[in-house]
Amino acid sequence: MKSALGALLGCALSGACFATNLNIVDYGATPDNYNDDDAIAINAAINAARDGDVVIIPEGTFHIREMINLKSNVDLKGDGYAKSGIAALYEGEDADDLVIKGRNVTNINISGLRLKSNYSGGVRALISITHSSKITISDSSFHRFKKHGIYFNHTRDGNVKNSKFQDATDLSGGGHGYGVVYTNGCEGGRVDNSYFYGPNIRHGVVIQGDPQYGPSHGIVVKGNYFKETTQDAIDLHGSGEYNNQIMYNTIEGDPAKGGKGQGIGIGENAHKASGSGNVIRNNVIRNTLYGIRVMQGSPGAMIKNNEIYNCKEHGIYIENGIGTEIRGNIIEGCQHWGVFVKDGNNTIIRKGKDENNEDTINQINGNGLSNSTTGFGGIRVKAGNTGVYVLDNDLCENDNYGGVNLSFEGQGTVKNNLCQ
Ligand SMILES: [Ca+2]
Repeated sequence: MKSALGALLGCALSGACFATNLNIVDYGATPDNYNDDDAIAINAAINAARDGDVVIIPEGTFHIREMINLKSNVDLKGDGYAKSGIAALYEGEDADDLVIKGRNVTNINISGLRLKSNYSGGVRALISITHSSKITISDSSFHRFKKHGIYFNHTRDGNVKNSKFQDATDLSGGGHGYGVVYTNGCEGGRVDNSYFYGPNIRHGVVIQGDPQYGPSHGIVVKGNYFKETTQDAIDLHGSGEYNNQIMYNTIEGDPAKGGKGQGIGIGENAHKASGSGNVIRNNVIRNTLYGIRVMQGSPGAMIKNNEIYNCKEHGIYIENGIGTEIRGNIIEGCQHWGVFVKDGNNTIIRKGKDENNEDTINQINGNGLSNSTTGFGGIRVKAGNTGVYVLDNDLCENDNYGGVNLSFEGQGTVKNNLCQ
């Protein structure tokens, strides 16, 4: 009796004891029948739901002719992306060409759904969230989007996990073909354990901002898999985005093509610099154009304990960065330089620490495979760069293909490297 009373009090305080499942079929939705508009039923169920209720999308494909509008504290739950689908019977890039829309909403879970347009042109975005907070999207799959699979705009704690992205329908510039984007002052949020299948994806995850709400920050991208995206798999897009963590991701390019972009981009030529405090660590990157590229004077990036293999040009390319730290990375089999510091005052290339506080050294071996007459190799620091440290690195076996292990033309400190 005492415990029952406790349970009752507990659920009364949380509101959970009154939670109800609302099945969209009870509101008129018809699975696998595209002659009606199931959005009417889904929106009716959402409107009928109270705080803490769950709107159930059962097995089957539900066809919609208008978008679904989220409500705070009401979840959408499917039976898994292989079973429960919502298919838009429209396409296009206008503001209302969305499948699920959230504006000024909070505390919503969306799970277990396959979202797509039935039209080959795709929709603007499959899920679009603006001025909202605490939105988690999980165990879902995303198909046929022109601009964005999931769009987070000025949103705090927008989360994506265990989901799959493919079949973007537009890979041109101007913000097309992104799996997940955080823009306009997003704060916090995570992308975990999700798959981004190219080649019909331009960028897997983009973190950016705008002048009105500022850069997005504090976002974690962890443990995801990116296959053959046409440009940077993960892109800090050059709007001052800061304090983001990109870690434990696997990125694979197409070895036949080498990719147009790089694995991970910090700053963007079409835009400006990223902000400070971005950490790129423990990622594995194979067969991309570059492994990691720093552009537009982006300051203070930490690049540590990554593994970069078989890139078509440079493993880590400091095209234009300030105070980048490169510690404990393994870079092997790149065609040009393992690390190329073109424009990067105060770049630090030296040992770091792993999570067990053990030393990790940069192992930059077997690069410079290109048959260029100028030669490539391990590390090159161009003339004009000052305050550069190259310490305690393993630079052996980059001179096997006509190049050198180290070409240091800048000013700074160079010592205690193997095979320098
Ligand atoms: Ca139907």
